[in-house]
Amino acid sequence: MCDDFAVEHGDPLLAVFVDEARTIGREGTRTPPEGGKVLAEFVERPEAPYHFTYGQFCSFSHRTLRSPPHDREFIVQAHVKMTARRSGAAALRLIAMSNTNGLDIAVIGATGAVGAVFLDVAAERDLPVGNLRLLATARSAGRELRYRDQTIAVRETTEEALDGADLVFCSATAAASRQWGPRIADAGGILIDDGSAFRMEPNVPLVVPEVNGEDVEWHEGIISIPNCTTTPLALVLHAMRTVAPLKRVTAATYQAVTGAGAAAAAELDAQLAAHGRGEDLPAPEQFPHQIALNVLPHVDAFEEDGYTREELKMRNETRKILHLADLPFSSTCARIPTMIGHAEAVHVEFSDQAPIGELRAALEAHEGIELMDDPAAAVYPTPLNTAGDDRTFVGRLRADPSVEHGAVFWCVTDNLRKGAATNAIQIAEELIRRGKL
Ligand code: 2RA
Repeated sequence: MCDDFAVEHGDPLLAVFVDEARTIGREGTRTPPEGGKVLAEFVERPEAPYHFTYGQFCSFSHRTLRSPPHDREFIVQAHVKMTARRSGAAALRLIAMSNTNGLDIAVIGATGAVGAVFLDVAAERDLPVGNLRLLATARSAGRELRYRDQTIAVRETTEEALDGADLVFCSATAAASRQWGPRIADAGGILIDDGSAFRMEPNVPLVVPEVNGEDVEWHEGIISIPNCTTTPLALVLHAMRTVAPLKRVTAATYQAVTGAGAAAAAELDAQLAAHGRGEDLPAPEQFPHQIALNVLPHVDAFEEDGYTREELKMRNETRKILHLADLPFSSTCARIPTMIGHAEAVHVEFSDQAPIGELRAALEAHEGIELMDDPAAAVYPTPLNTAGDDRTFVGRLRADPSVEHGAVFWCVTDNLRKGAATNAIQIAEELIRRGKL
C-alpha cells in the first residue's frame, strides 16, 4: 500500500503503541533531535494524518513491525533522515507499506548449533523478519534450512551477501566477527555478536536486556551478547543486588558440549554410541580428552595466570554488565558430558545483610528467573529439566555460613537459548522498543 500524508511544521507527532491487539499507550508529542536519524512508531489511522514536530525532513522509509491488531490499525516503523531542506508543509510518501515488510536480517553461522536455535526462537518470538539471509562458510553454502514455512538456501558470507542488512546476528568464529563486524557497522547495519571478539571493547555494549538493556542506547553498530555462562550469572546477581550490594563472587561451572559447537556435540554422541556398543571410543578431536563419562576442568585456552579464557570472560563480562569494574571474582569452568544446559554453583558474598527470604523474593520477582527450589522433594534445576526454556532456573539457595553475609545457589540455563540466541533476539527487541532499529 502507498499513501501520502500531510506533515506540517510544528505539529506534534502522534504515536500510538499497540501490543497484542490492545492499545497500551498513547503519546501526543515527541520532539526528535535536530538532524540525524529519527525513528518512530506509527499507527495508521485513516481519519487522522501523521504529524511531525520538526520542520526539517526527510527521506522516509519504514517497515511494518507487527501484523494488524485489527482492520483499521497497524504499526509501522519509520526511519526519517533529517536533511537541511526546511518544509512548512509537505507530504510524506510511505513506500510500499505492507504487513509482510520487516527487518532485513542476516544470520552468520546459520548452520551452527546456535544458528538453528536462533531460527526457532525468532519464529517463536515473532521477530519482525522481512528478508532473511542465512550465511555460513563456503563449505556449508547450498544447504537448505527452514524458517517458518520457507526453505532458504545457505549462502557464503560475503560483503555482497551482507549488503543492505538492517540487522546481522553472528554466531561463528571471533575471526568472522572481526572480519564482518566493522563493515556491517560502517554500512549502517547493526551486528549483534555472539562471539568474544568485541565484548570488552569500550564502545561495544555487552547486554543482557533484563539487566542493562539501556546500554543498547550507546551502540555504534556492534552490540555483543555475553558468554553463555556469564548471562545467567549476571541476571541472578543483578536480582540479588537489590537486597544488598555484592562484595565477592566465586563460581564453578558445569558446561554442556553444545557450548563448544555442533561438532563437539557430535563427538559426545559418537563416543557414547561406541560405549553403548562396547567398542573402543573414537579419539577426541574437539576436546583435549575423551568427554564421554568424563569431566574436563578446561573450557577454552589457558592463560599465563592459570585461568582459562572462559573463566576470565566470566569475570570480565560480569563486571562490565553489572557496571562493577572491581567486583572480586574467581571461577573454575568445567566441561561435562551433557548436551544442552550450562549449570553453575555460585557463592556470593554481600557487603550487608542479605537474608535468604529476601533473596528468594528478589529472584521470584525478577524477569527471566525461575526458582526451582524444594530440595526435600528433589526439586532443583538440571540441564534435562530446563532445556528448551528461556528462563534461568535457580535452586539450592541457602546461606553461606563461611562468611558474614553470604549465599550459595545453583543455576541452570539453556546455553543455546538464553545463553545465546534468545538473548540476541531480546537485544533486537530492545532496540525496536527503544526506537533504535
Ligand atoms: C562454551 N561458553 O560453552 C562457551 C562458548 N559458547 O564453550
